Amino acid sequence: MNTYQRSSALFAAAKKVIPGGVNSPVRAFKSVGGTPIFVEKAQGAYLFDADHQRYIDYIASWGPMILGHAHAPVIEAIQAQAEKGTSYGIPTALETEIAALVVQAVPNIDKVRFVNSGTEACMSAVRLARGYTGREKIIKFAGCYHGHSDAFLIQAGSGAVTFGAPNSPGVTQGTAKDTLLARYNDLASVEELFHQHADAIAAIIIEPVAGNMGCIPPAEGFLEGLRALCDQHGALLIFDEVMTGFRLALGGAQERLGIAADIVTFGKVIGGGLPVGAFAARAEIMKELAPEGPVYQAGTLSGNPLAMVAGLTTLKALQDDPEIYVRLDEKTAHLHHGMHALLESKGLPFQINRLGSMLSLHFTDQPVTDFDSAAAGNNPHFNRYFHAMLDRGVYLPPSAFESYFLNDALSYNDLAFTLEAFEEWLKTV
Ligand code: KE4
Repeated sequence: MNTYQRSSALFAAAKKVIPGGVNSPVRAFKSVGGTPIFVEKAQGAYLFDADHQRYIDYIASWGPMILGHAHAPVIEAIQAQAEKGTSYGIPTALETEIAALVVQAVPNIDKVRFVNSGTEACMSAVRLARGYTGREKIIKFAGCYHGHSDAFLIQAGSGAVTFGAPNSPGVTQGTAKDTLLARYNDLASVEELFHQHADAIAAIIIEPVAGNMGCIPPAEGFLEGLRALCDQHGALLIFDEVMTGFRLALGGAQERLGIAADIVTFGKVIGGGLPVGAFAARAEIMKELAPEGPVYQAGTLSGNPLAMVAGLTTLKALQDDPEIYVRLDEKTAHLHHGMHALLESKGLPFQINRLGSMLSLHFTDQPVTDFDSAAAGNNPHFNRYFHAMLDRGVYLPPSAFESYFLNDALSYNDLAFTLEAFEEWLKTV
């Protein structure tokens, strides 16, 4: 069984100079308890912690490392670019090259603007939708996460109030009033908001396959219904594909599910492990963006050549080997079916949600279709499961509200090892 001496010491030192010892809250293991491991290096499907223990990695840096860690062509491209400098704040041909690849690969877009995170991409997409429509309100869905911009840190208002309420100190009521909350997979909740606020709604923003409540696929007809409502009311449909982009297919959820969004946001995979976000739309929308149009958006490190070359090399690898999506789907299905069989034989209540290489396990006998049903899961069970797998060298997302992200470097031996660890834990339940 794993031990965590050095990680514990490193965590204690980190907490002295970094809030909570981490630079992103989910890494602190608050949801699952215990001490986070500190990673020293990663290679392929494996993480290696400060105590020199190996883990099979199922978060892939929360999505970006779809090819596996330290993928040689990506590392070589970064090394070569670094010798030429890392950022200029001046245009480079690299930005045009990756933008052209994105425009070719992703349906329904003509232009793309690069930023530095998924948060920035979603924040900018909402500003663009508001600028393009001249409207102020947006609809988001309880349980969907679009980054930490104020407009998204909103929870359901009290009672019949359809306006959102801040779910973080520092977010103002003034901001919250322009974010309306709907329920995922519940078209009627969206229709009600349009009924109440029709001409004020600039856009709906949604994760076309939710990954921040665990993995929740859209119900049959749900996205089609959103598309129709946006067309009927002159609102824009924003697909937040920070997770699904270049993961569910090269063309993302739009390609995989056959639904056309008006604005699409990206992060994670598009940067190949370096900080890159992006948002894209057809030309008539993107022409509103500065410096062409009046909607302002900017960034010192946006499109910097080091991040661009990591993203470009990653996207080219995906474009050149479309079989990767078949391999990822098959490996995820293999894990799904193995877990399902073990859980059934144990007689535990469970739901496994999966679409493509996104998967999540919920300890509940109710279908998990929205935030409330995801929250109804037996999370103490999940936390014990998480640590049992960690102790056996399997790194799962440290929260019941996250999705697994499989990577192409995972072997069927790794999957077998994972299922054996899972079976060992089940014997203790
Ligand atoms: P970033 O700002 O973290 O790059 O992207 C924000 C974001 C936007 N949209 C979706 C659908 C996302 O999942 C995210 C970020 N995802 C989380 C994992 N659930 C990042 C992990 C973290 O916060 O540390």
